[in-house]
Amino acid sequence: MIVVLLPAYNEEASLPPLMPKLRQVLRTMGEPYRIVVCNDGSRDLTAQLLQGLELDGDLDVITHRINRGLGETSRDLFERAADITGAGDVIVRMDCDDTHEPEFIPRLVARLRDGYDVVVASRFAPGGGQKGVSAYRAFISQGANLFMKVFFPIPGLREYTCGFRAYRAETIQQAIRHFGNNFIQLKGLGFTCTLEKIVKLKLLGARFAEAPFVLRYDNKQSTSKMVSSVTTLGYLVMTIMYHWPRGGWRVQARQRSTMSDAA
Ligand SMILES: Nc1nc2c(ncn2[C@@H]2O[C@H](COP(=O)(O)OP(=O)(O)O)[C@@H](O)[C@H]2O)c(=O)[nH]1
Ligand SMILES: [Mg+2]
Repeated sequence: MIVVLLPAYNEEASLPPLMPKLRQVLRTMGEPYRIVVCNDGSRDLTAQLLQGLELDGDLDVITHRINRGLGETSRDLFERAADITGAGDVIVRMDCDDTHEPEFIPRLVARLRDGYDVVVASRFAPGGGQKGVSAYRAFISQGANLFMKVFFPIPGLREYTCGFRAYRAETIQQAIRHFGNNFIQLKGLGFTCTLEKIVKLKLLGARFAEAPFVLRYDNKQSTSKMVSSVTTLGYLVMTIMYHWPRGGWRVQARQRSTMSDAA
């Protein structure tokens, strides 16, 4: 089974073009699928649109009555996905602002089944790219990715900030068992959770690969919800928590693996 997770905050303009494309791609993949949307306190017509879309029977909606942010939303989506999946299943998380084209999903899933735990849709892999991104945003995004490559290096990975990824369901289940409430710990810090997830999975020994994808920012209808100051603060907080010499995430992970080697 393939489970697609969509965090949605004021996406009334993007759900109508995205959903038919997504369903069409999933139907051609020849295995059962489920779409889970978290409507995070949207103040536009997102809730009404989802009510109509639910009638097809392939969609579950999680509702936050008040906006809680992407961190809390990701937690709810991934916990739900872990509950409804089993061995061999795949979890795909993408934006629902219509900039992540569903046509890339089959390649992500195929690459995952080559023997990886996480496959990242990457603008920086050969054949990848981005359309409609302003020079300023491209510059900021490149800087952020460089920062992450230096402080959280993951071999084979060039794309750290884009949330379009496929995960082996068992990898997510293992991470939730292992980290519990702390799998996504940095909740009030904007989009930091997108980076935290892969860093936590790397600490568990997950195998990563990339598949090229073209970000279609030229299709974006909704305004970006990324608050760069909050997210930048989140990256800095995470860098400290990860590298802190006493009890930081990295040290804790090393201690755990030494203990299990000794056992
Ligand atoms: N649930 C939830 N989703 C959010 C929030 N902010 C953004 N999103 C969703 O997260 C995804 C990424 O946000 P987006 O505006 O596309 O950021 P950008 O692509 O970096 O400009 C989209 O699917 C949004 O609807 C939020 O506060 N709560
Ligand atoms: Mg987006």
